[in-house]
Amino acid sequence: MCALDCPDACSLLVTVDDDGKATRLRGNPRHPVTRGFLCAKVAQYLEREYSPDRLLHPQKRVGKKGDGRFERISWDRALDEIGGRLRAIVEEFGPEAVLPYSYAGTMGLLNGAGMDRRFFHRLGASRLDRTICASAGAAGLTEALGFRYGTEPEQFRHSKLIVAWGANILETNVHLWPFITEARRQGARFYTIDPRMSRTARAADRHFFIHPGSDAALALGLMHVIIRDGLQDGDFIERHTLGFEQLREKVRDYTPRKVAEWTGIAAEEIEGLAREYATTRPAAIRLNYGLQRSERGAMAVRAVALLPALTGSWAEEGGGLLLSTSHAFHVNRKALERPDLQWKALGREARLVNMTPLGQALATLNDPPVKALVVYNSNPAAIAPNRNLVLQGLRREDLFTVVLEQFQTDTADFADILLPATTFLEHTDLYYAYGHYYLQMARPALEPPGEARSNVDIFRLLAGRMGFDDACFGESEDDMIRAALDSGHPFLAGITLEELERREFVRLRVPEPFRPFAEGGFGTPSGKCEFKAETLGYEPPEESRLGDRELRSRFPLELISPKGSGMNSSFGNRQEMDCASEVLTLHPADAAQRGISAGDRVRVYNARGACVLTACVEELVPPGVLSTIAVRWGKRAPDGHNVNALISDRLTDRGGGPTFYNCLVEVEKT
Ligand SMILES: Nc1nc2c(c(=O)[nH]1)N[C@H]1C(S)=C(S)[C@@H](COP(=O)(O)OP(=O)(O)OC[C@H]3O[C@@H](n4cnc5c(=O)[nH]c(N)nc54)[C@H](O)[C@@H]3O)O[C@H]1N2
Ligand SMILES: Nc1nc2c(c(=O)[nH]1)N[C@H]1C(S)=C(S)[C@@H](COP(=O)(O)OP(=O)(O)OC[C@H]3O[C@@H](n4cnc5c(=O)[nH]c(N)nc54)[C@H](O)[C@@H]3O)O[C@H]1N2
Ligand SMILES: [Mo]
Repeated sequence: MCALDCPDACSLLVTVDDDGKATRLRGNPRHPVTRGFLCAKVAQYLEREYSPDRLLHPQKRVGKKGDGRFERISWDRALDEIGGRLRAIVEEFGPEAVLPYSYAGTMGLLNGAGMDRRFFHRLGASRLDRTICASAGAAGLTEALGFRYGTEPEQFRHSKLIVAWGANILETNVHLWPFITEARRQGARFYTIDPRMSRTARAADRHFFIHPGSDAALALGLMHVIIRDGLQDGDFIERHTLGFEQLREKVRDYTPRKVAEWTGIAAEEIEGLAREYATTRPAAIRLNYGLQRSERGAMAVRAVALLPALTGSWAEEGGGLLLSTSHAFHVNRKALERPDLQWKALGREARLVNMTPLGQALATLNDPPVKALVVYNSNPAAIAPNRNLVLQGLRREDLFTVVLEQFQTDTADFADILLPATTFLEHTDLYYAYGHYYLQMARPALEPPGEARSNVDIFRLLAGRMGFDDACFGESEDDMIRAALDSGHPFLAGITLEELERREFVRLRVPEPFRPFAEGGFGTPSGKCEFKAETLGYEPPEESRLGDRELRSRFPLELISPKGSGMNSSFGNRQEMDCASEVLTLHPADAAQRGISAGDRVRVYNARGACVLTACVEELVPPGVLSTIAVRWGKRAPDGHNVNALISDRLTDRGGGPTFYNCLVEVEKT
């Protein structure tokens, strides 16, 4: 299994020679969605696996925080030091002074949200609100549909119109592409909605350049036209939705002319898209997380997710909408994570700390302050917004930082104790997906190099050092998988470890084809798709071309920093990542105004920070928009900064998510 943070969750085949060395890595052709081909980064994963840069031994910091100088120590000593420091901190400040920090470096449930959670709950540590990626979208989708799942990828082949909305399929979800190609061979059109001409947009029949963060306005404008022209599906609305009359009233104001000003998409184009979407049968939307990294992100996802209910497209094979499938994997999280252990430690639930404004948490949290930070499956010193404040926090001498890593990342440089972690080829885990409906398990194909250990193993050992004798810390990986599968949910009915072992991937017990809302059955309180018009609406983000006047007078350009062909910062040790992340794409008009030519070194800046990039002057973005690829290790940049130095830690409208793609800047030639 490829464990990288990606919707596709590929099934892999590894060829191992007599010495235990992997000689070949390829996709498993038997997997019905990932079908045996690999993306560019994972095709080269063995290079990462055997990289001379892998961390092999526990280490202790000897230089200044951030310098990245360490000496090798034994596992015993590392665990003793961590245990000793944590105990002292708990004694003086209480257990909530300890903060875990992790995200989806691995999508494995045991190494990502298993033994680690048990450990921190038993300690009584602060809980981390894991918002850095998808929480605004999750909030929006939940409001619209109740359940966070949708059209399965296999059904896209039956569509006649596919809209990729804030979705860069060719780079971030490439295993959906063959289904789209199949649909197009049978006459389907494929459109993209994105502030830049992404690789996916270049392969589309039509592209709509949209102003960053204005998607809710577009969705409401489409509804305006659909309802005005009577193109809605009265029958589906009658049977499976609530609040249509109020919606009709609400969207009256969202005229194509007004929406054109907000979105930058011409009124006629909005009219045309609305009519085409409503009258092409079946039409599917691939929504991805791009559009929810903005101040109105939850509203944007919610508004778009209401569209298929309006046109009744949920009822059709090849219709509907897909943002994520993750919510369908109803594993027994309580058994895996054991939140009940908090009561043993604290007598209550521990405080919840939002991971997005990490810099603020390190600088200002009180009662108790954060005194220990344990980082795994993430690289906050590179990927978190307001990076300069994050680094300031990580530099605090009174902060005890433990990092579990495979590589010497930006964050690893700030560790007091740095522990070597295994990769997905080296440990057992159970995997959900967020782009299909197959549950998978993987056994280690390779021995860990050096003294690397899995997260499960490390937190098990730490529990021992802390004297936690609860039975759950003695559980094996297989025990944990069995506990996770035992949830009583019909989607998992009868799926066992043995079946997973035998079959490599197991389809959730959902019908085939799975049309989740064909007969209604939404996860809302009423069981219907609730329009709730009274809370729908749009206003431009503060940090945008139509937002705060004073701010945009100083920083008039909107910067987005989407993903490229790497994997967030996971391949940050490689030069390819430096090269991809060093490019700033700007429109010829903006470049000319500032005397910038292609290839120039430019300084991008705002009140939060600056970073030096190389100009690419092309009409891949409209005037007023800049684009760069996230996110390299800052320490490898010539000026030590990456794009997150520029990005605010302001949160989304709902869900407490980051607003990476609402960022005003100015740019100058260096
Ligand atoms: N190769 C590769 N694959 C990945 C990743 C990776 O780093 N590399 N990362 C993984 C992760 S963590 C995630 S969350 C997923 C994300 O997958 P996606 O959501 O597809 O990726 P993003 O790059 O965040 O955004 C998608 C597109 O949204 C556009 N966009 C930005 N702002 C807006 C806006 O306001 N409106 C609209 N309509 N579009 C906007 C961006 O330009 C981008 O082309 O991909 C996963 N897969
Ligand atoms: N400017 C900007 N910033 C962004 C984004 C953006 O689009 N633009 N995207 C945001 C999004 S969507 C996300 S999801 C975050 C992603 O940010 P992160 O969650 O930090 O993801 P990565 O940067 O890939 O780092 C994951 C780390 O986990 C490590 N790892 C992998 N497997 C294991 C394991 O089994 N054990 C241990 N201990 N470590 C492991 C890897 O070596 C890697 O260094 O970045 C966010 N930051
Ligand atoms: Mo993400």
